[in-house]
Amino acid sequence: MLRGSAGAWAVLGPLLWGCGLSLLQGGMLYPRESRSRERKELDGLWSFRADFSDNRRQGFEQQWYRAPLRESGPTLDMPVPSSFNDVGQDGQLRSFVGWVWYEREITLPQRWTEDLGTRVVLRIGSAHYYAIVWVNGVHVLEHEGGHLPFEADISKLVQSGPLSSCRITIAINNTLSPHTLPPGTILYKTDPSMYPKGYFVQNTKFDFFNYAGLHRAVLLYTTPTTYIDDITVTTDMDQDIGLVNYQIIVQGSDHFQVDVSLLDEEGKVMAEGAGAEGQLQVPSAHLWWPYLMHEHPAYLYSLEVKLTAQTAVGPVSDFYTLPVGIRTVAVTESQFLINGKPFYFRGVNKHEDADIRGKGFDWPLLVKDFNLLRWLGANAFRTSHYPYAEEVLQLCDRYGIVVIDESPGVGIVLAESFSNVSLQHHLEVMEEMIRRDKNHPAVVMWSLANEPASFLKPAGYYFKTLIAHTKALDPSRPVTFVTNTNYEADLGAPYVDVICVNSYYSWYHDYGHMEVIQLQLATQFENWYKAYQKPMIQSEYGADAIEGFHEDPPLMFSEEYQKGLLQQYHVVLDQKRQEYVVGELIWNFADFMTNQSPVRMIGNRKGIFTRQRQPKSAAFLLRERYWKLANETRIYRYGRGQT
Ligand code: BDP
Repeated sequence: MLRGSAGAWAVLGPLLWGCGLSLLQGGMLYPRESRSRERKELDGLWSFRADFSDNRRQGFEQQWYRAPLRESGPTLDMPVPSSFNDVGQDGQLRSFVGWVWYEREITLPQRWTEDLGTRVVLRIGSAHYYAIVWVNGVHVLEHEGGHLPFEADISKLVQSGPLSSCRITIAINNTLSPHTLPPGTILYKTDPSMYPKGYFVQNTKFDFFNYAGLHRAVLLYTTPTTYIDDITVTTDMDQDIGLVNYQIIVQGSDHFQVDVSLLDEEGKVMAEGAGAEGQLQVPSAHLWWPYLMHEHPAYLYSLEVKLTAQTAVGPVSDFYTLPVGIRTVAVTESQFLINGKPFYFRGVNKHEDADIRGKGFDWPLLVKDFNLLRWLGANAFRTSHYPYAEEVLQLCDRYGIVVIDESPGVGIVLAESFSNVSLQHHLEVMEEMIRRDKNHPAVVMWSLANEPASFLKPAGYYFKTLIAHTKALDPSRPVTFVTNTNYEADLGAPYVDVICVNSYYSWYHDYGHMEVIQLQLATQFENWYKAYQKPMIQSEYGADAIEGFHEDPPLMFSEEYQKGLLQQYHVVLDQKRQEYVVGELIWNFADFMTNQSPVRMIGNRKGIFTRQRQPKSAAFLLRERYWKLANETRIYRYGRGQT
């Protein structure tokens, strides 16, 4: 949620539910260069200081933002993007809870500071969890939520005098409360015989390390002062004609003209239109198909938008190009349809997680992960348990990897976290998430939460409201949340389009007894289907395996046990996918870091790849399975040598 000058909508929120995306001020188009737009990335080393003072507020009391950070005390070099936790040698910084301060001084191109027809925007891809931003000591914005971008127009600040440099200060607090997403609690330990004065710990109810910092790109970009603020595209098919509906929001002037053209992959214009809203028709359209479902998956058109306006400083043009995939998504009682054909999710759950950088965005890691996904023959993943970087979704669009896009609603288990305060924030997060991700053809479903205590009384109202709001914001995609509640007790399930269930048979109970899996899993599916007649996804299943541990007959934590457990699940999945099961997502793609605990051996080891992305035996098993499934569901034959 954006706070500060642009945050007035938060007050209006409840009154406006169901009125589309109008509650948020401004769009959140991915910053792309164009003939009218430049971008300057601020990746690299920032000055950094954690506020270790007892109340963690020394930075505010001494106003560290007013002068260069080095003037108020010692600073560290901190890479951006990265989590701050694992780059140093200081154990206290690794587990730090409270405010940390980042600062970067930059020189701006002369035109940006002198040309009053240029709008300069500061955009922060992700700051976990609460962020306050100053430019040259002036407060510009605040934002709550660690996984979605926020931005501020800083033109006035950088164009107000002879300054060509600009100092950006960002204070970030990683403290989680029962009303944040994800929720958490601070526990004060007050027994003086056991803990020093003021001792506290952060508790969370989710199973991954609460990495913090500037996790994604911080950048500056420009637009003209009259500019394309937002674009919304939805697509449909009429026989073989592709329909591209578009809506464009312009800011800065009421007198403008918008022209759009849709180009195919060869750059040929396939359709043109004028006006801020309309429909383009593409005869014999190439559809956007998932990976391995079609000989040319992931076909992307380009929507070129041109804005021209008359302004006080003369005529202005703005250009923005959006990739567009033409595809439809629908759900029946027992199927998930993409372009009218049954789609089976064969994939993984992931985390944004790696050695040293934590949750920091990293291109080599991302490309490696996509190479592994395609090697596996996977066609889908869930962004467990929060929205991933925009670049991740862009690659999904390009490769045809289908996405269940999940909000940071993980660990909602306290009654307090179902209160109206929490619900209001969750509604706002869905708005930010849909505003950012609505145009990705790869995103086929919204997931609102993971394993909430959906048996608690307020959960019914909570999910009914949240799902209605999400559907009002985006009527084009199904909505779900991922449950591990018993089918009879789940108060949110009546409102979802697809039932997504996590289960860990012969792992968290009946340890070591793989022989019970088939019975328990079949019962799980049958009970849910009888109750709801909705398509189902096995949204998590898995077992920890330490790479290189071998035991035959299989014992828990060995590679053989992980493999054996998956095989038992597959027997039942193969039966039920003939009926109403529409997908299986392994937990997890790769090992990942968690809090320290006696049941976690340097993190969660349920990855089929290690944290360094090397395969365990289960990866080869899944690879064989996914390619076999791919061959069964392919709707067009591949040419020789392509499989
Ligand atoms: C599931 C959670 C996931 C955990 C997994 C596990 O959704 O976040 O990491 O269990 O325990 O319940 O491995």
